[in-house]
Amino acid sequence: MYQGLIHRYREFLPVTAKTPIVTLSEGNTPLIYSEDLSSRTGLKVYLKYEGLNPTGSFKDRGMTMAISKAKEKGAKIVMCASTGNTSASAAAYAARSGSMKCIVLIPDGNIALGKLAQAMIHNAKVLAIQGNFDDALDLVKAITQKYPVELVNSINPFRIEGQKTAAFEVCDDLTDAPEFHAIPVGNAGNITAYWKGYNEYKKIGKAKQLPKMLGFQAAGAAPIVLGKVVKDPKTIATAIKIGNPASWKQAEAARDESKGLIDSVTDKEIIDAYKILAAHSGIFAEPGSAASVAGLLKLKAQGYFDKHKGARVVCTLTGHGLKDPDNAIKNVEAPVKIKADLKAVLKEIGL
Ligand code: AN7
Repeated sequence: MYQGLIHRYREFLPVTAKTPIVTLSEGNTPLIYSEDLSSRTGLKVYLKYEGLNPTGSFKDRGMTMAISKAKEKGAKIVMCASTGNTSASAAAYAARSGSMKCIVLIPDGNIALGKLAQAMIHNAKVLAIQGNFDDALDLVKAITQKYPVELVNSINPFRIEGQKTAAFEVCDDLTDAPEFHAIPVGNAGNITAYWKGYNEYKKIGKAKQLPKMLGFQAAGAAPIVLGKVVKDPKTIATAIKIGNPASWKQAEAARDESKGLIDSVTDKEIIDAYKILAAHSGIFAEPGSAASVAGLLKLKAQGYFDKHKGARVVCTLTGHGLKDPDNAIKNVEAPVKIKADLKAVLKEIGL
């Protein structure tokens, strides 16, 4: 029986026989080949669908580690700032621990409905601040430095350790690393984690090559692309609405060491990719997740892959589309309202 990623990848993770493992059987997510995106790009496109983790995002990989280690240390309270998914995951794993309380700071009015519902139903103390994610993270850092409260944002190194297992799974599935790996970038923990995972697998011979890392920020929240902090980030993709990423330097290292790039995609490109994914690959990922596919399509149009026909590219789809029903409904036509009448239905469907 699958027992979660700590059990599966224990030898690569900083746990001991004494670590109480807090798990919801996260990880082991499917790598789904997309015929549609492959034919659009001339590449072999695989989607790492992280929306199928227990709370619907990749954050669960890091959270099983962070919460297990917090419990081992005897922590009673964990805390995070979040654009939504981290708070949903922290709340669920704290509940699962049976011994820890969770406090989350979110930017008021700027998190997707599903994520807010998750944090609340898992019984976290939810504080909606009148500020953005970066303000929330500054507050959480200040509090956790001074008080006996465990920080579970991705500056907690155990988060990165857990998240690197996604790269292991990709390599295990493809029997090597792909040539390219496309990923959304917000606080930049995940690109850092994948790059660490790929490197660890290469070192022990489980991967023969390393991928070029292709990171994508939303155009209105692209500090790494611009080379400066964005004070008032703006994007429809609230998950990645971050102006001062905590793992900025590590993301640049992943980009430079892999000879990849970090670029930006507009909200329109994000929504177009979001709809293409849902309508032609059958996968519903939240807007922030679609940044990886938006970036892939942007680079394709620019000729970036011209010399790489047939190369394998993995796009991480970081979170489930159901997290953010408002954006889905806003971007499609409303259902046609008609009478409960056979003739009316037949007329509408053209039969
Ligand atoms: C769906 O939940 O930062 O670059 O507080 O939810 O590792 O930050 C979420 C980030 C991509 C960016 N896709 O990952 C939070 C938070 C989704 C996300 C990212 C996030 P990082």
